[in-house]
Amino acid sequence: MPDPTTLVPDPLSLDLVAGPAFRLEPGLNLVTGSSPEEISLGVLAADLVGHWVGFPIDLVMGPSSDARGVVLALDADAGPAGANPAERYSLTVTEDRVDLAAPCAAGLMRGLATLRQLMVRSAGRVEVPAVVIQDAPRYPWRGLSLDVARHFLSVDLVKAVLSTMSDYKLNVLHLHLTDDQGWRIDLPSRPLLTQRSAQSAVGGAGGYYTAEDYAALVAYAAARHIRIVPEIDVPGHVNAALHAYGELSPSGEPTDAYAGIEVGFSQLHRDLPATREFLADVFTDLAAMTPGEYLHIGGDEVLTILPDEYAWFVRTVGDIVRAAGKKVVGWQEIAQALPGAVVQYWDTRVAPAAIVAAAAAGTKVLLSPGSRVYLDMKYDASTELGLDWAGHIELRDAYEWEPSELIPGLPADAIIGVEAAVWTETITTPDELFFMLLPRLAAVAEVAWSPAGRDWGSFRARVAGQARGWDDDGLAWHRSPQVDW
Ligand code: TNX
Repeated sequence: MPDPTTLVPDPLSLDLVAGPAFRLEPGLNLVTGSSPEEISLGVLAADLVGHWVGFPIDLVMGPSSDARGVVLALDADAGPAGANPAERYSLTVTEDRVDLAAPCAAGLMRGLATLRQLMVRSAGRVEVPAVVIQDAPRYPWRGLSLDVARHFLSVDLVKAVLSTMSDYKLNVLHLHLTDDQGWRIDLPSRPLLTQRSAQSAVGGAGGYYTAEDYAALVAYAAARHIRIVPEIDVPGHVNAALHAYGELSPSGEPTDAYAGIEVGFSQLHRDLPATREFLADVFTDLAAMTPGEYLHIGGDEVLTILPDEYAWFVRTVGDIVRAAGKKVVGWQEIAQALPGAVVQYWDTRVAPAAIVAAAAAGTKVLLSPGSRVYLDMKYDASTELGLDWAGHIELRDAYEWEPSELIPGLPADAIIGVEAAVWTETITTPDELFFMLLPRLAAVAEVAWSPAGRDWGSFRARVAGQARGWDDDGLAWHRSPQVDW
């Protein structure tokens, strides 16, 4: 009997049903309804399932009632009653068919991730055990923040990350596109940003995304029902901008390119006439290129600025972003300056009073505690890659924390979700990136998806079952000594 208990994230409910498994074999049909959404999801699903099982799958359009095969359908009543319809789904497997139903296409995508993990290969066959799963996420924002500024990550590598995110039902990719070391996105109104500041990086070659590259990433993500939230980090972390446009510095001269890993030394200046126009140009361009509803404005670690000037920047950029039709997310430092923005909590060394106060006034909080979900932290003292300012983070540290208890005094309903982050000061290659992400990203995904009351012992056993998928995908991963792999 295949073991269906290795799902990560743990679903809301799973019942094993007595009876034979469903067998996936050549000639398998994937049946979808005929709405445009069902068809586009069906095309991707046939492609993915074919890739997982190793033979092509035929896509067939409904009616689905007596079809055999894997049957996808939009159904407003599917999934656990009472859960948000946006991503809930139900998955019922019998000997004859796999029924995947959800109110929205995003739920079908989450159910497909479950189906992949249920597949068991034995004696050259692929089977899925008979089960009934009803599932829905705890939080609507389950993200990963990827720093493509310190080292540039290629379009193909970001697609591989998106694909792994999809396997763990994550739904937001936050791209940290600019920093002191480099500017990674071409914006039509400001060509010098990439002409002058894209080739630098921490000790090595840079790069950038053209508008077409960015659109391709947005589309690849959207097909998997993942939103891209792009970040232009201001008013600090801006040396790449100051290197491209001399008028952004008081001297009027471009700064030198920067390839180190210090933070907090660069800033924009409120009193320079070029500054406001620069902000309006870059955020308006970015808004026009981004279908998602959020833009991230950064706001972290400006160690050289006075509070009054800092607050002016946050308000000014907030106004520009809102005028461009988008909502604002920013690092926790913006909490006092911009009511109504989503605030991303990261620095566990700082007392969170300002965040609690902002939440009382209606601000939503995205949880990225450095000491739990900064996946650029070393696993332990022997990890060669990574930093350690927030401590060492082994798998259990990334898993065993309760979001609603992280910030004392924060109302549970102020929490919009959980977002892991990986900064790339020390990370260059795909293997290095995935070594830091896996297995910890799976742990953070479960924190964000599964209900409170999770259990490390259960996760520890289930995550061991994930390694086969990583190996199948050719991904590097850390063989955590806390798990019997
Ligand atoms: C803090 S997190 C930073 C980043 C660094 C990271 C390294 C945050 C908002 N700022 O600039 O890359 O630590 O772990």
